[in-house]
Amino acid sequence: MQHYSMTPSTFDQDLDMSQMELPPRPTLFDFHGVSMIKHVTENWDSIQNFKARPDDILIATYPKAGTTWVSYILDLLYFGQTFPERQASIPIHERVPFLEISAPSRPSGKDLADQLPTTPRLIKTHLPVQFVPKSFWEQNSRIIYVARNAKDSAVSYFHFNRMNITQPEPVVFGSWYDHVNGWWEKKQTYSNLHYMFYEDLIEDCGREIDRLCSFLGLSPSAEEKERVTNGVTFDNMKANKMTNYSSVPVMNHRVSPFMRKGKVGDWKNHFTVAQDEPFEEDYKQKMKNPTLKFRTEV
Ligand code: PPS
Repeated sequence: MQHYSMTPSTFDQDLDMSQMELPPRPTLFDFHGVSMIKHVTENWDSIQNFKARPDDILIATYPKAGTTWVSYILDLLYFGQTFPERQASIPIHERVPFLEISAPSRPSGKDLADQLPTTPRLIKTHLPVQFVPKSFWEQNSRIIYVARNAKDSAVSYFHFNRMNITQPEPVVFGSWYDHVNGWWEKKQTYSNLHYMFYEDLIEDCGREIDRLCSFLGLSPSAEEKERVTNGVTFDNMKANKMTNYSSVPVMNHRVSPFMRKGKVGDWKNHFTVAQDEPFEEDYKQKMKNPTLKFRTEV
């Protein structure tokens, strides 16, 4: 394992976005059948040529499924004890770079991933399965896919769109249905993929950490596991400047905090019965695979 030497984030303060000159929101366009924005397609050849390693761990999700939560669990499991200084100085989005992102005047996610000095490298992606750089499959890298039920994902994404000016209208990364199903199908043929659910994490985070450890071949001590479980609670991550995204300039937490509610079933506060009925009808049409089941309450 190598020492983690990345410099601390340059955006280490709460930013008042009302005082800032902000660029317009990017436009959504069709990219090989998936709605995308230039911030995630601009570097496409370079992303597609990313050189994954056999010990890389890719954390893949449709947005708002619990990416940050699982990223932080893995970061603590691997580096919590070895590099405690990392926890205090480097925001989670730099420890676990977002592979396909390239925003102006910031290092691209691909460059950050290339420069990661850790082993394993933890890398985040929201790409649908068909867009994942082929080297991950060739190297048989381990992949953790986190899925969250459609209604809570929609509500969480809605609030995220309000607070993050790099989000287009309505949402990037295409259809939730294609994403969760595409990755589910991949799991049937690629055995190094651990498919997990946000609702299960809410129900019993300790059990899900045990499952992750078993997939990753890790055996933390009871004390270490307790430390991880405690560090990744919603309240602790919300209070932690290294995990709450408060240092990201394009996000306005006064509109809606990144660590917003962290619940299963918040959709009930947003969907009217009149909206829920056609949603359920459409859901039945699109979710034909009976083996992939989501819970909308726990
Ligand atoms: S992103 O922008 O796609 O990377 O967002 P992502 O991290 O996938 O999802 C953000 C939502 O996950 C919730 N979250 C948590 N819930 C419970 N416990 C913990 N520890 C936790 N960490 C993050 C976060 O609050 C967002 O969900 P909502 O429903 O908006 O609160």
